[in-house]
Amino acid sequence: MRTEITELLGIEYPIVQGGMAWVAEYHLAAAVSNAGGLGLIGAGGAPAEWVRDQIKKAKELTDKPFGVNIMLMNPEADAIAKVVAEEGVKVVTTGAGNPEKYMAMWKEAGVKVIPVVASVALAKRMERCGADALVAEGCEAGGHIGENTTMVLVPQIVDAVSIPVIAAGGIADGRGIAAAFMLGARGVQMGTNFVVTDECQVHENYKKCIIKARDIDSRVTGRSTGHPVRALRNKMTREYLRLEQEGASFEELEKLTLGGLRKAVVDGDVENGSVMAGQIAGMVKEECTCKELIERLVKETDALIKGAGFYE
Ligand code: TUI
Repeated sequence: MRTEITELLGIEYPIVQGGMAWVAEYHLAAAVSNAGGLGLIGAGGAPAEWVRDQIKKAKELTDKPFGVNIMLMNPEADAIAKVVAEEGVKVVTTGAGNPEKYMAMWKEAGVKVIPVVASVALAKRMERCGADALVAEGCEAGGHIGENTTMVLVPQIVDAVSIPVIAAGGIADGRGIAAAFMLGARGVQMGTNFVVTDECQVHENYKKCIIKARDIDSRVTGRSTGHPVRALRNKMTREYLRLEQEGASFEELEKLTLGGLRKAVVDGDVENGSVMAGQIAGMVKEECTCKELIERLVKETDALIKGAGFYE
């Protein structure tokens, strides 16, 4: 399953695991990389030294390439950007901002840079400042999202840039992967699907929420504050949306989400916490290993597009 993305990253399958804050730690990243995809450690809101420790631990579990996702709203983003270069991480992805100021340092260190973008404007800008590839993330995704759906965003970004594009948001089986290739993507990134794997260390309650979610069970909070976040509906999203309608302050609202992610992932408080997940949660039905998941995805995709000329 060779594409420009597998060649760029030196991996077997063009399947990237999303760099989910609190969720994507070294066990998951190493398992995905060992299964032939690209595993990512999600720095989220963590301190730089936590990220360094995670990188070291991932290296003990895999000799395959893996990456780090930097959430650019993290106050320690500058320090994390340095850690990634110092530790010889092969790939960095970024989210929730513009990583331009780190680009020169990363290129110097030989790090492949793949910004996650949600608009054509940022995609073009990232190509101009030297990005190696892009993740085009539609608003079907979980967590912090943009305005456009994957179906709309991917082909427009593919047309606007000449670097390879990885599609994200709303993909969880071979049909989704095949569809992404049809839109011009050369790889896919998935988050929700990987949360429900044996190697993912989130609280069992979090996995259960995803497994029992239906198509209509996610909500987007924070549209009014300019930080829209998709999570499965619960007491927190109800409360948030009520406060938002009443015109609550940015600070009051923010408290409910980012701190809430830890509550859901670590403590298993899936009522008051933020159970970030994509709309595709309705299709994620059983737990398996990362290897089983990736092998199934590849088999399904192969059956759909072998011979269509997208890959050998
Ligand atoms: O970043 C994500 N997804 C995330 S980050 C996150 S942690 C968090 N939790 C609560 C509140 C806020 C963050 C959870 N999920 N995906 C990548 C992504 N990036 N989606 C959208 C964007 C984005 C949006 C605007 C990237 C850049 C941007 O504008 C940058 C600029 O300066 O133009």
